[in-house]
Order: sequence, then structure tokens, then C-alpha cells
Amino acid sequence: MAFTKDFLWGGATAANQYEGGYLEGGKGLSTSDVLTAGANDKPRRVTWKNPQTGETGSTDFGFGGDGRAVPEGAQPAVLDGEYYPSHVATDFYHHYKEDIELMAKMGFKTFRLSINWARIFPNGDDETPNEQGLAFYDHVFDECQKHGIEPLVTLSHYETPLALAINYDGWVDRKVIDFYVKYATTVLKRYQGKVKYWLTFNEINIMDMAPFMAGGVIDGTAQNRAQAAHNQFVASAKVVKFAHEFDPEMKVGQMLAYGPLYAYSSDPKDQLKVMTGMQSTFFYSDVQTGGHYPNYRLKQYEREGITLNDTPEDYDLLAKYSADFLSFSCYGSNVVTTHKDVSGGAGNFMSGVKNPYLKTNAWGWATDPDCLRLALNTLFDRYHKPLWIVENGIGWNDQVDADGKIHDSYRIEYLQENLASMRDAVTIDGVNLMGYTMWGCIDLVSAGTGEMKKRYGFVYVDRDDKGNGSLARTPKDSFYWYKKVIASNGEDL
Ligand code: BGP
Repeated sequence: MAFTKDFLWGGATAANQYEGGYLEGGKGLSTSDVLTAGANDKPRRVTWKNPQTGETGSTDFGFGGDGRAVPEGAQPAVLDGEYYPSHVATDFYHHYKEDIELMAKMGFKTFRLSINWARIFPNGDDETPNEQGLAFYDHVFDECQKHGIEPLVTLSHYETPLALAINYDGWVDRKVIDFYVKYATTVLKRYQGKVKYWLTFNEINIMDMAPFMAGGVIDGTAQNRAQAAHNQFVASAKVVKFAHEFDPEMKVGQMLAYGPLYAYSSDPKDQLKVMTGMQSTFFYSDVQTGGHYPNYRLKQYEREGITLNDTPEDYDLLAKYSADFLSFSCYGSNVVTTHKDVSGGAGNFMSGVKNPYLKTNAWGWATDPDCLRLALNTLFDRYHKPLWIVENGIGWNDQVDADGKIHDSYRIEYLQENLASMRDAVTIDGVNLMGYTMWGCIDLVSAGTGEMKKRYGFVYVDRDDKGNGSLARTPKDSFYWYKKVIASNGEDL
């Protein structure tokens, strides 16, 4: 048998893309609530208002870093007449019972969701938590318990209370460490006995690419991104420390965006490009899971004149309270080269050179049948800690057929290949793997583009890119396929 009998099969979601109810139950605004929808070739935008002049506008929310999320003097703001996908999303807030029941029907052992920080502390720095927000997640976890589903909870998934972005430049300010630790300890205590597995930050390494989304950072200079990442590392270590002292049953993991990089050619210069490219990912896991700052990053900071506002205790904490396990997202691989004459591939989050051996979806994301085995081996060899695949899947503009059903054979095919690769990592290579949660198990809004039509789910949700639709849920063909996979504990793909 490939997988242990307690292997955690399930699906993953995030409040900012799934929950909706953006002002209900006393929730405050979060950074994701000021992001409009984009499209394949147009990025999402941050809307803003200048409180002095009254001027309003929107700005590319800045993949690539080093830019400002909004112009000098302006503040991110919700504007009349704009469409914000997170405000309703696919309305888990009002559908959680139905959705968790659907998950139970597939046989889920685990369900990854995130708590929206602004639902608990509406401004981030409030004295006391919002009881209605706490009660909402109580209901959700009770529902999970009823169905024997173990929650895996991300404390911050691409959202920060908007007031922290405006008043502190988000994670750039060390004070935000304390606000976050207060929030984290509040929910760890409240949900003791209901939630055992926690993730501190979703895809922490996206700080390098999209600092507003990853940390509410408005002024995304390299200096600020480095400081914001440092502050998140320290905060994560403090949560690990608290959890271990509070309840040894609890496990706190890191969450990393991971995609293997391939060299386009055998030119050694291309191999070096792979090495440095991977270092920008490994830096985050070397610190949070490995417990120390790697020299390649320290040297880079020296060269770039970046200095951290840090204390010696920070480094003690990082070493002593590294993550208990390493979870990661992996959708496919990317190709890099130093050869200027090679043309680039498409892709919103991920881009690079087109790989002639692989198929891509409409967003240019390559399907790589071997990426999970490669990812699992690389990460296990480097850290020797338990791993958990918490995101994997394929975005597709699913259509409802004349028979009213969604025949997503392409998704089944993608998952068959990916799960086979994951199984090889366990059976052939002996990797220690805790679980697998497919991304966006019930259709939700895309993080990268804000589109609804970039769907990942086993369950179709009737909603379009403009916010029309009944929000009705319909199982796709892949729903029945995954049910069979779980029932056979991964034997029958
Ligand atoms: C990851 C994020 C998710 C998710 C996924 C798919 O980076 O953690 O939030 O959305 O990617 O990306 P997208 O929604 O852009 O297709």
C-alpha cells in the first residue's frame, strides 16, 4: 500500500477567494477587498483614493515588486462602480454547511481553509476580537467535526487587514508581528480541540513578487520586502513557540510556493540561472523550515545595501521554532534560460520559456506529470521534515454541457498524472508525506487574475466574471473520480 491509512486526502481554499460576506458579521476590510478582477492579459488592480485631493484611480497591483501599490499620498480604497471578486466570491460564508457536506460526500479527510484576519480583528490592531467572526469559524469547524474532517487552517492567505496596510505599510512595521501573534494566539486558543494543523502564511515567498498581496506592503521596495519577510519569519516562529507550549497536539507548518525550474539548455550558464532562481524560493524555506538565514541571501542583502531591523533574539527564535512540517503548492514546472533569442511563454503568476515537452492551459501554466515527485524529493532531502502538498490542480474554463453536467476529463487526466507522480515519491523514494489537498476544490476566484472562469474545482459554482449567477453547486465528473481515489486510498487513480 502506497499511503498510510491516515493519509490526509482533501481540498484547499482561501477566505479571500472563497468566503465572501466581506462586510458581514463585523468583518473589517482586508487588502484583497480592494483588488478588482483582471483578465488573462490584464492584471488585477488596486483601487485607491487620495484623501487630500479626493482623486481616485487604480494601479497594477505589482507583480515584480519594487513598485508602489498605490501612488504617493493615496490610500487603497473600495470605490463605487468597481467590481471586487472577493466581496461575494463563491459565498462560503452562506454555503459552508452545503459545501462541507459535499466534501464529506467525496470522502475528504481534511479541508484546508483560511481564517480571514479582518473577520477576527477588523482593523488588525484592535484591543479585543470580534466575537461574531470567531463564532462563524466555530460553526465551520463544528461542521467539519460532524463529518470527521480535519481542518488545516491558514492564518493569513493573501490578505491583511486593510487598516494595517494603510497605517503601518503592512508587514514592513515590526509592530505587525505583535498584532499577528495576538490574532494567532486568539484563534489557536479558541479552536483548541477543533483544529490541530495550522499554516502561518500562504506562499510566503510571494512577498518577493507581490508584496501588497502577500503582506499588505504598499511601498514594495527591495528593502521593505526583505523587512516584511523577516517580520513574517519572526511572527511564524513565535506562533510555533506558542503552539508547542500551549498544546503539543498542535502542528504548525510553513507554506511555500514551489515549482521546479528546468534549464532550457545544457549551457552551464542556464544551470546557474536555475540555481539562483531556486535560491529565491529556498531562501524562504531555509529560514522558516531550516531555521537559519542562508549565506547566499545575506550576501545578496550586502550587495544591495539592504539592512534588516532585527534583534539577536529573532535569530534564536528562528533556530528554535522552525516549522513542524513543510507544506507547499505545486502546479507545474518552469523553464529558464540566459539565451536571449529564446522566446518566452505565457503565464500570469508563472512565466518563463515554453517547454516543448509539456502541454499548457489557457493561462500558460504547464502541466508537468513529474513535478510532484521532483518537488517532494528535493524538499525532503533538504529539510528531512514531513511534507504536505496543500495546492495542486489545473485552472480551466469549464463549461456546463447540454446535459447540465460538467465533463472535466482534462482535470481528471491532470490529477491522474500528478497523483501517480506523488505516489512514486512515496513508494519509490520513501518521502514522508502527510497529505494532499487539491486547490480550489469547490470553484472559487483566481488569486492571480481575479477571474471566476479560471476554475479548479470538483464542484462547479454558478457565478461568472461579472458576479452574475445563482451560486448553485454542481458536482463535476472529477467529483466522482476523486471520491473513488480517496475510497481506495490512492490505489485506484
Ligand atoms: C496559489 C495561491 C492560491 C491560488 C492558486 C492558483 O498561488 O495560493 O490562492 O489561487 O495559486 O492561482 P490562480 O488563482 O492565480 O490560478
